Amino acid sequence: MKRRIISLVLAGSMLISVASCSILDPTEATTAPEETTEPSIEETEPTETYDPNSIMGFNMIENGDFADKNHTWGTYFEGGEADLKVNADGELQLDIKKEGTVNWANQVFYDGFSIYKDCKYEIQFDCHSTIERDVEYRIQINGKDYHPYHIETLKIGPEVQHFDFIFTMEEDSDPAPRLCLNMGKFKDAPDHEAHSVMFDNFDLRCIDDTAYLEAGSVQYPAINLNQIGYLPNASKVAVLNGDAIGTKASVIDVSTGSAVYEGDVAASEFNNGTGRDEARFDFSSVTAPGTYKVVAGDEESFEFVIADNVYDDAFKATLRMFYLQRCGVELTDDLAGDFAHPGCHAEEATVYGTDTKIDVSGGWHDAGDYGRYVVSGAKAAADLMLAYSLYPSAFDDALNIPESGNGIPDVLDEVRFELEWLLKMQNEEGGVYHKVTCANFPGFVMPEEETEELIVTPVSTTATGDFAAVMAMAANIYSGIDNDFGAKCLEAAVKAYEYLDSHPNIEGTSNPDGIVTGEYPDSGDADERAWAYAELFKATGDAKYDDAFCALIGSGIPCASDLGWQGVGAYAGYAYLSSTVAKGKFYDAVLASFMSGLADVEAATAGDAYNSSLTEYPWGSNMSIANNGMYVILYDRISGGNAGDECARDQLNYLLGTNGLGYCFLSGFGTVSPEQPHHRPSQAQGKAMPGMIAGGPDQNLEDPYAANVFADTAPALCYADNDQAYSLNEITIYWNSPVVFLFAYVSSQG
Ligand SMILES: [Ca+2]
Ligand SMILES: [Ca+2]
Ligand SMILES: [Ca+2]
Repeated sequence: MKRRIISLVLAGSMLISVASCSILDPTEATTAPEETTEPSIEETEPTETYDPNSIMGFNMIENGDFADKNHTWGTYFEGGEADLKVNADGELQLDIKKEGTVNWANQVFYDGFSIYKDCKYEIQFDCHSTIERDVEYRIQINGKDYHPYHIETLKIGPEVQHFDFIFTMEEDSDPAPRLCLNMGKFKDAPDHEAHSVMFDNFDLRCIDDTAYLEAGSVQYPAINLNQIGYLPNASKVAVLNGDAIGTKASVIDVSTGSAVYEGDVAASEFNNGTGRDEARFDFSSVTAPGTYKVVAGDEESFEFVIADNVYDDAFKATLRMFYLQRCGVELTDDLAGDFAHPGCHAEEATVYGTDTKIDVSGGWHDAGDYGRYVVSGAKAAADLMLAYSLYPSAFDDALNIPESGNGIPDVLDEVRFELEWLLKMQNEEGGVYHKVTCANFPGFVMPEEETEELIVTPVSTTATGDFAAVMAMAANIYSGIDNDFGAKCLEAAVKAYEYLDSHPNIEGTSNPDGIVTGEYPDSGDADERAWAYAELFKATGDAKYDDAFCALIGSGIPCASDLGWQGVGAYAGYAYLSSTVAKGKFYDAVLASFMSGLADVEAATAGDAYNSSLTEYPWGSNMSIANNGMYVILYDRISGGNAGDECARDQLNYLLGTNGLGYCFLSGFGTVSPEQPHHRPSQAQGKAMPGMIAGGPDQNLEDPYAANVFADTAPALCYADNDQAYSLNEITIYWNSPVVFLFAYVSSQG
């Protein structure tokens, strides 16, 4: 690649005499003869020799001169107080009322640009202030420790100064950094009265993109398959794209280097999800245990295994993740390894808006944060209980958790840890608090380092409905294992039912003032109520629960494929239809509704080379994939057939690598898996906790990183393994739980 260094002489002539400025190395400008022949930074039009992939030649700060009198800059205050506006002179003006106590007490920032490793940048702007003071300019990482890539302290006063800095990005490329101007209280600086600071004419541009051009764009693997591998008799399909697409492909036994199978590649088809042509290569006839790879043309897949026990470790890790998410107890070195920590969040929590303190210790940390939320925790617990109830032989007493070896399947010990917490979240009236968290999300610290006040938010009817449902499930599942506990769960479920019965309207599903942690909002609680009534009917056979259920279903609650934390209709439908103590009065209507979900799932898989069951990829798309796999298996249980079998396996294959990105979304498994999840313990320890399913592609670009990087990307490819990308790469207990279900299913079927 030809070097493309622009005229440094011109840039040098514009530098002002700021002592700390990164002045150009003058030798650099004279040792490369071609430099003077290249376009200067003043040129914004491409020349004939301009590389179309170049990232030079334009200002990355939109509306940097505020000519349209508006701005898209943000503010962050930590103890400071200020107002930001565009003034009558067309400058960005911060009117500072209070300086606070730290540099960043008053911060103005700009997002929406990218900087690339080893590329050189120039930033220019004008600045002045109504007083003499310092301003800190930084381009920094927008997350983790917020450390700067480039930082300067500006000494400003009433006279307008022009600043011009050149810097090289010495760290890994950052597609979503933040430009910050800090105007708080600087160490050793005098106190300042109210004053104003003005900025104008921001110009940030790349002036040497050689390294960017040499690095090339993102390359996706040309052959994608389940990176962990396959059970011997399972269907096996690799999906080819790009140069791998041809007429033939082979399966190579890695131990011998010889082909064990050569077969035809199906005709390629355009895939709307990935925006490219793809072709399927079916090698299901390869059944002998071993380690293999698929070769097509000059391309080859990652290695994978065929074996009876191929999923054992992944299954175990996916379930052990719940242990590693335990709250309120010490996780010991011998069981938790890198993720051991002292007890956390064990102090009593304040009931929101009161002085009442209650013990709500225990349960699982929900996700990448340390909140504990009832509706999401209930979904996770329900999935694990369903998995156990349908496939008990898939679970053992040797998961390597504190209760291993106690004679009770470890999955039930683990679920009970959550259920015991849920029981503490029920108040005397029978209502269930929506969640317990601090008021704000913590920094990227281990759980015991989050020590702010714990707050229990008000009772919600969605939490109460979900609670009643999982407690009724638990009453069935734990009877015969611990009858007293089963009875306690049933009693709690009945009490929650009574609360719902006397509170017919939805309540408590949005964040109260001052609480900004995960909201888990809901606009409808009829599905949660229906689930509660159906599970109580299944657990007791009492006609009053059937009546309550029918009253709701009569008003039209869908019981199709919803297995989420917000829509739980399919849990309700499955519970109602699987009742063995009595047949519900609305059985046929519920059956028709429940069965109607299959057509949508099958239509989606048929239209996608990977047999993904999604036609759109929302936040947490991997949960939707896993939920659809779980739904088709529940469908089979009700119908008595096996229509869902292949579809469920395909959803698991998708999660483990048969997808357009070539990612195995289970951390610690496969060849390429998430290494930088948005998950505080992983971020604090600098390594990904194993056994976690990442959120996956989200075409709606719901964090700054995603918005910056994936603006022009096909839906199924909007994913990055980056801890700043919380809408793509967070983890949750309820994204893992349906995957535990799928592993239990395939393990029990072979
Ligand atoms: Ca201006
Ligand atoms: Ca056990
Ligand atoms: Ca709902």
